[in-house]
Amino acid sequence: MAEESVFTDLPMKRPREDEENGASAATEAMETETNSNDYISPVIPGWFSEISPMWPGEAHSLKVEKILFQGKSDYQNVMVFQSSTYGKVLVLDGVIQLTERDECAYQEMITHLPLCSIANPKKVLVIGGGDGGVLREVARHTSVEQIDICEIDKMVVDVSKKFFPDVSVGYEDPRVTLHIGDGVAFLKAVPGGTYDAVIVDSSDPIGPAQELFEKPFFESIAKALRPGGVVSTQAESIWLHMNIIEDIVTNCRQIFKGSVNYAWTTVPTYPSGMIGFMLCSTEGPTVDFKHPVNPIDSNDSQSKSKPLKFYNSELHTAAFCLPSFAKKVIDSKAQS
Ligand code: SPM
Repeated sequence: MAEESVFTDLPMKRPREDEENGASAATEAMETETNSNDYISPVIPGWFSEISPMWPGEAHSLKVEKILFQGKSDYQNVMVFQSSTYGKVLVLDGVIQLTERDECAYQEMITHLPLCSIANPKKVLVIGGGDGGVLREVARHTSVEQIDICEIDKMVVDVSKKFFPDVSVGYEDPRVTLHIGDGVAFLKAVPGGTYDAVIVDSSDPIGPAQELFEKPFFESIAKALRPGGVVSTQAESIWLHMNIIEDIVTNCRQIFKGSVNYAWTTVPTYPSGMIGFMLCSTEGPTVDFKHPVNPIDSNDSQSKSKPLKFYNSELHTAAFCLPSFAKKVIDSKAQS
């Protein structure tokens, strides 16, 4: 079978300098004995299994109809395959980034939770998000005049434009300017107070996105935001990475003097079936993330975009309700 040969031909993960010389606290928290090159399971031929040291002892699997693309960029392995039940799937270093079927649950929530929480957002920065899905969602907001995106890996942009037109459609908006480069360096060069909102659509903290989970990066975001500006970042799963979330909450509480919150959404193809976001604001006009002041639901009829599939105002408020075990930890860190 063609699929079987592909499973053994995947390029090896390129070791990064930090992995060779000692990993960060976040990375160490995820390290196990698992071989991180075991991305494709040979156990069930014809299936993709998401095996990673970040979620030891479990691996969600999708039946593969056809491998559509495999490449190795300067930063990571990039793969696209056609699945039987979730449409096309984008995989970076063996980790699912999006599927056509459930990407709306992530892209809509990471975008509209911050942008619907402030009145008239005008300047928005996206870090990561090279597939363009967050751009597609930001573009729904008619008040927005400028959308900058800084993505480190041009191959992600190119692959998305070729295989995921309904996601990469975000690049077609004339308000978008794409910068290919390191988001950490980009943010350091941003004049203070530039943006109303920053959205960090990163992969996980093993790999090129590691620095996007560290304190200096959050400090740069706070500086780049105007008073009362908002940030939304990918903030992992309460079922898998509570230790990482605790660290992020602690850092954010020290840096963002407005409000600090954790919200979540369901994504069936992410490990544990959910993923969270940190929603923070800088000192200035109060931002109450739990009660959106800039609803987008009613804008749909005027928009050229396809209707929202997932986000609505009720879900916005509900996203901040946490299971008791997570609430206890996050609330204690938020108050310390
Ligand atoms: N625009 C979509 C990009 C997705 N970025 C986040 C990907 C996270 C994948 N891993 C999830 C692991 C959850 N602990």
